[in-house]
Amino acid sequence: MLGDKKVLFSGMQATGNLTLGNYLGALKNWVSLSDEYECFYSVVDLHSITVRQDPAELRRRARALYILYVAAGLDPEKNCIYYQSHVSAHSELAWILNCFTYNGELSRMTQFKDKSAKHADNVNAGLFTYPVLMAADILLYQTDLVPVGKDQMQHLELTRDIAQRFNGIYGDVFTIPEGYIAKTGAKIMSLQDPSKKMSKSDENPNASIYLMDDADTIIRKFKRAVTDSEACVRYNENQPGISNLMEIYSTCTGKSFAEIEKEFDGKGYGDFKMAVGESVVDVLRPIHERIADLEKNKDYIDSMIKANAEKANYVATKTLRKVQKKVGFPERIR
Ligand code: ATP
Ligand code: LTN
Repeated sequence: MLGDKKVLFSGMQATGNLTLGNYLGALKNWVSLSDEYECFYSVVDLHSITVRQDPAELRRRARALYILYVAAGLDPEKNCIYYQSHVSAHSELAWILNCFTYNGELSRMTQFKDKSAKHADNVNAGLFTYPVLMAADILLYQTDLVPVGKDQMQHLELTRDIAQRFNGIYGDVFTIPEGYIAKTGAKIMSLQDPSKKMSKSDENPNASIYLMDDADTIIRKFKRAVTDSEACVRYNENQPGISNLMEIYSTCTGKSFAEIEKEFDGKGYGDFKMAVGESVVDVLRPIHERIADLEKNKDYIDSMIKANAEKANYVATKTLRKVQKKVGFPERIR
């Protein structure tokens, strides 16, 4: 708890171009939860360097992501939106938690296995201990709720294990966080291969809708989306392509699967794909407009970055000092 509200923490990496999956699976839910909770939303740039980055590009993307959070509807005056690298407590707590995490646990993480296969020339220690830094992010703010996509649940389980282990030794230091997965949009699949999740690192640009794609590109990608052979708009396991499009349409319009099936009863895939494309364009248009406005307002964004970094530092340092004391580091002389 912070004040009279429960605490929510989440973050996204500033790598690659964000996709519709990131928006529907994560950002959109953050916005819907932001009134109810005391929220911390981080641009997790420390996590980004587990994969080689061009420095200028990383800085540009991190700012673009910060602006996207705001444009998507997170008010930076009500939510603490900050860069992870501006709060050194993240790295400091991660070091301590590294000493409470087993190699065996980290070896089981599927993201580590996937990423080390993908970046075989750079399987660095940071990639391995990535989930410990994520645990530090969450635990520093005494977080109650962590909204994430399905793929991050394994990291959240590990966070809970680390927190429980630490609390078991030193008493109640950390709040044990709960994960939160939205009912729709939790796993948006690739438009070209519906057995894979839509990912910003997919090599085929037609597989993903990027949040900055223009209307024509979005419609074109949906027209080309892989569909199935039944030729009717029905949600079922044998039709992963159509089911994925229904998931997207449902999340963008708020319509249930039954309503969608009725709407497209007797109609072909072509009409349906067009409607899905238009629903996505409608969702993204206001975000594009707000981004254009915010980009003109450099001083406002800069002032939010500064004020929120101070707030995050204040809250995080409080937890860090408690932890340092518990593990036996000498007190600071003031
Ligand atoms: P990459 O594919 O390059 O590893 P990513 O697209 O998975 O990256 P992340 O930064 O790892 O992006 O994820 C940010 C958030 O978006 C996470 O909460 C994640 O669960 C969510 N997310 C990512 N892809 C999808 C998707 N296809 N469907 C739903 N949620 C997603
Ligand atoms: N690992 C997450 C990003 C992330 C995060 C977090 C999410 C880093 N720290 C803390 C929630 C809470 C990812 O790759 N999506």
